[in-house]
Amino acid sequence: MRRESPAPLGHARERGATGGATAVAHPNIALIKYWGKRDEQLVLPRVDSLSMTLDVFPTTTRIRLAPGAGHDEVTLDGRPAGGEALRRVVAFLDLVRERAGLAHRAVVDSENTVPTGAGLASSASGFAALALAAAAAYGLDLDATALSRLARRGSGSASRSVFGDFAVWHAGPASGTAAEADLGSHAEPVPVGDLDAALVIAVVDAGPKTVSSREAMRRTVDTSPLYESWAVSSRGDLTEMRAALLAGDIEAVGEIAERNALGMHATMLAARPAVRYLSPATLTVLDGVLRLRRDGVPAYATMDAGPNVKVLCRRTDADRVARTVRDAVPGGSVLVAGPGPGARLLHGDDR
Ligand code: 2P0
Repeated sequence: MRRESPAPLGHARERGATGGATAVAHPNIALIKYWGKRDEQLVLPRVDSLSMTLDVFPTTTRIRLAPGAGHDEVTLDGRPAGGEALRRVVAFLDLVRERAGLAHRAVVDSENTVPTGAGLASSASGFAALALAAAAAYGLDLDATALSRLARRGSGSASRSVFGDFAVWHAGPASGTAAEADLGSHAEPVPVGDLDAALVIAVVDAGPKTVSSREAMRRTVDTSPLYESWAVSSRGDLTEMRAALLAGDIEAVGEIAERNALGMHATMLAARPAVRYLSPATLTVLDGVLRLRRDGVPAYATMDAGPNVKVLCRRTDADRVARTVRDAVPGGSVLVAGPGPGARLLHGDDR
């Protein structure tokens, strides 16, 4: 039986003495997007972003230190990891080892329930869970802010999945030393009024994407003439979004989220060569969202580095929105998500 851990963080040093830990984290969907880095090594973004952590698609990651082993052993969804996925996990563990002053290699086993690579942010839940599990196993005593900073180094969006509900990820100071920038770039919870939000997720294509978001954002920053103007307008969007969330104004939250996402995709379409994640099925869902609005249902779309659509609406409208979306893409799968929990360690029977 699963039970909630009342204290998700802290006491990591004592647990680390056991040399193993298991953590669970959920994906998040950005309402104000992270798109573009100013430092690839430190994973420092060019803009602040803001997201809702979901209550679906958790990633569970187990890590066990393997003293004497010559290399890390990483299993993702039951299969040995290789290539870029393995390289990223090992680089992340190297960072944790350096901080912990402990050279032991590790055995990592991670289970995603989100379709990997489908633009549904499996790297966010993945690196948030890995950061928490690895910090505990190697004995790093981190509070939630420090954990968010660490998760960021694995994948930018993972910094936000450390927290539940709504979180803002600060880009951090644009000037100053690297250490100051690193310190300032972490997520934190965002106060929200009476919003009662749901995200209706339309998976129109669960296959892997053709261009990684990492490569796509690099290309956009380097070549898109629209990038800077989107980045500037995104700052205004964030300010307005915070006010709309606090007021519990679902229409305003949705309008701002939708324009921010469409603007991000516009920057990609103008990149050279263009990056186009939106498919005909995406546009069919967007037409359905427009019809809902015309019928008086507040529903607003956001899309990430893939063709899938997440429709923000009131929870009380979620069934109707889900029906419309299902009718729009008969081959797709649709589910309703709500705000979910932050990353937490599992203990004993939970594992
Ligand atoms: C977001 N995305 O804010 C944006 C919107 C995709 C579109 O965060 O290079 O996997 O590992 O820091 O976090 C996807 O980017 O990229 C992402 P890296 P990440 O959710």
